[in-house]
Amino acid sequence: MSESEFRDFHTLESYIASQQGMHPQSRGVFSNLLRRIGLASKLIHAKVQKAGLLNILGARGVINVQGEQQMKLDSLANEVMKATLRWMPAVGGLASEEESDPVVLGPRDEGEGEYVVLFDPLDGSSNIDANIPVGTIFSIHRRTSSGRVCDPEDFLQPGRSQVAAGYVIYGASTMFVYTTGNGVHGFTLDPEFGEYVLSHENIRIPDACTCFSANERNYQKWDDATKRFADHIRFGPDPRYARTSSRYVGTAVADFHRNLLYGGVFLYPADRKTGKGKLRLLYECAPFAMLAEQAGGLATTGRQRVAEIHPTELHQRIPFAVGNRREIELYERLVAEMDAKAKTSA
Ligand code: P6P
Repeated sequence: MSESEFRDFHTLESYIASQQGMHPQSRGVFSNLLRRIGLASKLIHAKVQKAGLLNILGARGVINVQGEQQMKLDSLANEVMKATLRWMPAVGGLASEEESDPVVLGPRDEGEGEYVVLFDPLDGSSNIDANIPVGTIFSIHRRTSSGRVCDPEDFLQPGRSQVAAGYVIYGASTMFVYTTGNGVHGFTLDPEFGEYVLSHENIRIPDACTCFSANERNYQKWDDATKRFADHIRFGPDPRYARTSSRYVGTAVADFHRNLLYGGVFLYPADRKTGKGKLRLLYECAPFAMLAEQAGGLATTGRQRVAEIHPTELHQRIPFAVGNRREIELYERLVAEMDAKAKTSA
């Protein structure tokens, strides 16, 4: 490595420190919180990389709060995230896809416990046994309550108020991707020395719809606007989509990450019968929405920007579409046309 290359060489640690340097009044508490999430992800990475060898594959025989089969790695990743974060004075509480209720920490001393961290410890668990990428997703909010222990309302904040959002993708390489509102930055774990190295600074979603990403098996369950949108992209005459491919991993982190780098749209729409989506607002859709907007894209339910939704419950699910600004705005127009038509024919 030449001297100039080394000068530009950033690890996650040094990059967080450089970002903190832009806030002279900062005590470094928030930076330490991000670092700890990075550490937790390295522990999870180590287990995921050896999953097949440690006989921790396969279902644990436990059904989680989502009514889903809890895989051994799910619960292990959940324990790692909690154990890494719960002792930090700055953390007032945790919420996890694997925990039915918030983990209230404390009581914290004056001036401490100011953050809550929400996370999906291992997204894509149904893919674990097939060695398909999985991920960790996290969202950080400042508490809104003032007591020595956090309040349930501290977890039910709109995505717009996140102070940080990010994910880790355990794939061909392991990458830590996050934003604190100053752009989206990606770090690749160098296994030679166990550090995340800055590899993708200021990620911007390319203005090309390279991938259409949805579980197309659900097509018949989608509403008319979603079908029109999918057909327009996949089969329509618009030259913008002449080279668009369908890609669907079945791990939201992987589908989101690919579209963040290549351009495209990922959607998990509502089942038109139940009106409900599958993905969870607080620790999947809201962090993805912050990342997408910071990278020049958008995230919507079709009727509302995800960042503006005021959550009502911890494991709330929403219809979700995220990606290029042009495609998301088109989808919102098609939904509005469908709703207007329904209103006039009512
Ligand atoms: P389906 C993984 O279980 C997950 O929550 C997301 O990561 C993924 O996008 C979605 O479910 C896949 O759901 O119904 O297509 O298998």
